[in-house]
Amino acid sequence: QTESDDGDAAVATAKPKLQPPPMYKVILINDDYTPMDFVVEILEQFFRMSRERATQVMLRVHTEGSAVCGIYTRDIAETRAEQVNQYAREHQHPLMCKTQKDN
Ligand code: TYC
Repeated sequence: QTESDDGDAAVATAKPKLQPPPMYKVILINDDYTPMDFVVEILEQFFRMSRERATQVMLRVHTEGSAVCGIYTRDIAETRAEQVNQYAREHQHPLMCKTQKDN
């Protein structure tokens, strides 16, 4: 019998060793200057949203101040937010994207 095989009785009550990874929300923040069309384009390009969904989320950010664009593992969330911020800077827009741990 191998070390990893604890037998049926032990396995049934054993705590699983693999925990799901912590997840992070990617959040878009409103500002007064970034054009609405540009925000919709970002949501389509970087978050693979339909035009309809992207418009809904953009309007939510515009009216509520922020909205979640997606929830990912930490590396993916941070990369996605960084890509959005860099793309916005390249186009001289102040758009801000951030990540926040999804508790
Ligand atoms: N408030 C911006 C405007 O009126 C639009 C906007 C939406 C900006 C969402 C940023 O994350 C944002 N042009």
